[in-house]
Amino acid sequence: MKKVFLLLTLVLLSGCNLRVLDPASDSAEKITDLIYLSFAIMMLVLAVVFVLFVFFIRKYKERSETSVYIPKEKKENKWLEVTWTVIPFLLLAILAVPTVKATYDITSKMSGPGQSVSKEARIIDVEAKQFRWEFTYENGKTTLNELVLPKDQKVTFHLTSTDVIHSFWIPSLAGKVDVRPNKENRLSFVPRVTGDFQGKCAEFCGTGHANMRFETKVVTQEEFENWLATE
Ligand SMILES: [Cu+2]
Repeated sequence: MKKVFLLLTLVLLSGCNLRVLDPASDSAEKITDLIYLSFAIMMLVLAVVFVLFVFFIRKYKERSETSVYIPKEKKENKWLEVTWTVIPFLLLAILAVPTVKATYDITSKMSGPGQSVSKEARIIDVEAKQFRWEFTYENGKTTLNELVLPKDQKVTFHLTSTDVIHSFWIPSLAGKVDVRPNKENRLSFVPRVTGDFQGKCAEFCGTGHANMRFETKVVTQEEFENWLATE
């Protein structure tokens, strides 16, 4: 029964277009790199623990000549203690430095309303509402649950909500960023790949939360200008 459930879950998830490890923007690349780095460190620790585990099981296995053997009691081993203190410290440092750097890089793009936004960025106002997303472009064009972005050009979102707290998330591109009533949050990134990406609300906001999704199309800059100019 458990296996059937697992298979069904896998089948259902395989239809899901919310991929985090498939970055298509500068911000998403940074987050993906961090995930891979922490995964690599985890695997390294796991490998060392398993090798030691097998080694000690073999070394201290009961044999006929050791069945009554009781090892001598040792009070302390300074070098062992130094080793198992220093190694985790180093691993955490290796993880912490790029994490803090990436966090600063990404969050500096989520500047508050008072701070200036670079001139070249395309500005898109995002209004979240139970249970839909409305996008307004510089020329006043609005779309519902459909976002179109130019490739290789910086986009800056001004995010607000008209009711409860939502969260803006396009797993392949960026997020999650809270979308709050009465307070504007900002998010910028540069899409690097053309294609369709799914976005959704990542903060439980009511009965229709699961359906609060939107399609994101990244197109070439020329296609974007043409699209923007049409009604
Ligand atoms: Cu929501």
